[in-house]
Amino acid sequence: MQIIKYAFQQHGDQRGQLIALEEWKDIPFEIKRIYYMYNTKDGVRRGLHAHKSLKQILICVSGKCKVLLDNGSEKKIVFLETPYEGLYIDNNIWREMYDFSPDAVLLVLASDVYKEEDYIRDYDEFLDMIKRENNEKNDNML
Ligand code: T46
Repeated sequence: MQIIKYAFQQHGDQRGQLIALEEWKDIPFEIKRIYYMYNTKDGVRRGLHAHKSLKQILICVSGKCKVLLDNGSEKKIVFLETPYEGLYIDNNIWREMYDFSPDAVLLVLASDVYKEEDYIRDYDEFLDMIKRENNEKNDNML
């Protein structure tokens, strides 16, 4: 599984740093929603789901956390610990965010508005969906 991390341009000067993000230019989709999580309690694991079509960029704008990505056959752990890096998460990827530092603020840019029907919250259902999609791809190649 390829991990896609964006290194955003920093507009730094003697006053400090500033990052500006524009859809289609810095972010590979139209940004329809922004949300962020903070004050995450010690030992908490968030996420634990996949999305059928949503694409997102995760930026730890303060503090740090880890993200487990799982495409159904491979798992990778990504460290988010700088405000100038963004982790791209495609659809059909199971994600879990954990080990949040007390000062962590995880900002998320999303390609669509909130739709509960886009979530797959059951891991076995996620694996079934991946199998189905792979079978469809193989059938189309025949
Ligand atoms: C994801 C990871 C990275 C809303 O009302 N609107 C929203 O846009 C969102 C994201 C959440 N909510 C409500 C739904 C729940 O009652 O906020 C509550 C907490 O959401 P959730 O448990 O889904 O949060 P996480 O941290 O498990 O997952 C979130 C996103 O939901 C998800 O899309 O990929 O962050």
